[in-house]
Amino acid sequence: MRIMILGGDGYLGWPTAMHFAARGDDVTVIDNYLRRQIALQTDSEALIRTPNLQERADLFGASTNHRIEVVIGDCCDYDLMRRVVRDAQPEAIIHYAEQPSAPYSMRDYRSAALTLDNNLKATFNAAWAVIEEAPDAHIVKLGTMGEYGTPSIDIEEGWIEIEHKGRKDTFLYPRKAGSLYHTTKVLDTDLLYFYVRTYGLQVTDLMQGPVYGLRTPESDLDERLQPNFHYDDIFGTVVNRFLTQAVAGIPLTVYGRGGQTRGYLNLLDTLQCVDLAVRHPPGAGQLRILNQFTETFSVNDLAEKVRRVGNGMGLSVEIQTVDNPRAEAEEHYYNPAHSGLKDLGLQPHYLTDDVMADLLETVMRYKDQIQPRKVLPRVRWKR
Ligand code: USQ
Repeated sequence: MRIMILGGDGYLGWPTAMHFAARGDDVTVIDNYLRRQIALQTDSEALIRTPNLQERADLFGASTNHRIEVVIGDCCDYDLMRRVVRDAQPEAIIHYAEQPSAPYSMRDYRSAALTLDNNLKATFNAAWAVIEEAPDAHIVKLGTMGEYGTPSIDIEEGWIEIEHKGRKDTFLYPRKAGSLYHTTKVLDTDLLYFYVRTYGLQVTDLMQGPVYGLRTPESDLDERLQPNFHYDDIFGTVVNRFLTQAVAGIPLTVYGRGGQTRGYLNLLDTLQCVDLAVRHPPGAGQLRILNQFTETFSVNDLAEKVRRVGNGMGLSVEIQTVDNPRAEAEEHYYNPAHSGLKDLGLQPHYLTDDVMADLLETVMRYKDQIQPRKVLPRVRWKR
């Protein structure tokens, strides 16, 4: 297939590019290095230094003979987006080109404005490039489970039927995001749904939970092909942060009471889910929403698991309670549906003790590069 990846330099974008290229698909990636720039400006660089996108594509090509076409540019530049879509004629566009950090979006006016402008403009431009240049293309958009928030009723897979005064209709499931970043994803969904209804676009919106992990079959080919593994307070997701803290001997930073529950997935399963979505398009005029995670944990469960497995490996892992920098429920009901991707064929990789031990062992190889000053939260939601 002809696949285009927006945000191809990111934690998920780069492994996705290698995954599809290794399967023999024709892959074009676009990226403007926004995440790298923010990381540099906020002292949040990834644990493992990675070559730039063109160098990674060259290295991958030399190891596998599979070519990844690289375009360095900004998805907010409509002329560029339109030209690239016209030239590549993608059958699927996988859209990761967003500022992905909740803490960064809550940092100050400029960070909030950048997040809002970048995320909505990139989505708007992707929709218009498809409308004008590749109307049959399937947009596979990375949304987030955080769009739903933590309501005290079961979370459905995208939609809810509401009966009101004796009549019924189906609507997007109500959303209650907990950061500006998560709110931009809510707005993305509305924007895409509007163009699905009016211009008949076909869109899959993947409501993904926090991802963990740092190895894929392709990144194992060469150390320089690894994903950008973040453990800092800006880009690091909680599992990756706890793994790194355990290795560095820093007490695990549980925010508040630690009852916050989320749906997690291994990086390997992000690749599987995106692949399944791409290979099973929903059809013109359809917005398909899939909840993308494999299992749920509270932050306390997670910290306990890292401590148990880490200590079993001879590490000395402690847990500390950190005053919660976020405005979020610390104890709540959480029961989200997630059958859609399993129905498409997802074979989950769960966070077993063996998987946890393998992740810890991998992070141990980079122990000397861990910079403890990047760990404690620097951004507070409340002002
Ligand atoms: N948390 C801690 N300690 C930490 C870091 C986080 O207790 O050191 C807690 C947070 O307060 C939160 C939970 O762990 O309750 C998850 O935090 P996270 O930083 O792993 O995830 P989040 O900020 O929500 O964002 C991440 C990705 C984002 C993606 C989202 C999926 O950065 O791109 O959309 O996960 S979800 O969380 O389901 O919305």
